[in-house]
Amino acid sequence: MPDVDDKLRTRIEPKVERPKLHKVILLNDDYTPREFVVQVLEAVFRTSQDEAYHIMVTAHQKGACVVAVFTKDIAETKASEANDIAKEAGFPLMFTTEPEE
Ligand code: TYC
Repeated sequence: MPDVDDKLRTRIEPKVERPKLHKVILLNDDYTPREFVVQVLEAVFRTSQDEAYHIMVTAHQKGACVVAVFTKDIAETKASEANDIAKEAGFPLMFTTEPEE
């Protein structure tokens, strides 16, 4: 509820900023197997197999696909977790993050 300053009769709106959301973006490459991409999406982003397949195919066809949006911290943590798994397996699969407009 907005508070009222009795002396100034000014309505004071509580300033509660909504944290800016960040997109996690999957980038296409020519080498990572499709099935591996699907497995990483399921494991890190907790998508269903159907959702993961759809995201993978979209990135494959368009070059990139938004996986999900999170707060900055969670987006960066998930992207680096997914990148680490890919690196460990020897694939060039890449996830990036960027702020939503
Ligand atoms: N383009 C890859 C292939 O043909 C599959 C792939 C899809 C890789 C999406 C990355 O983000 C990606 N094996």
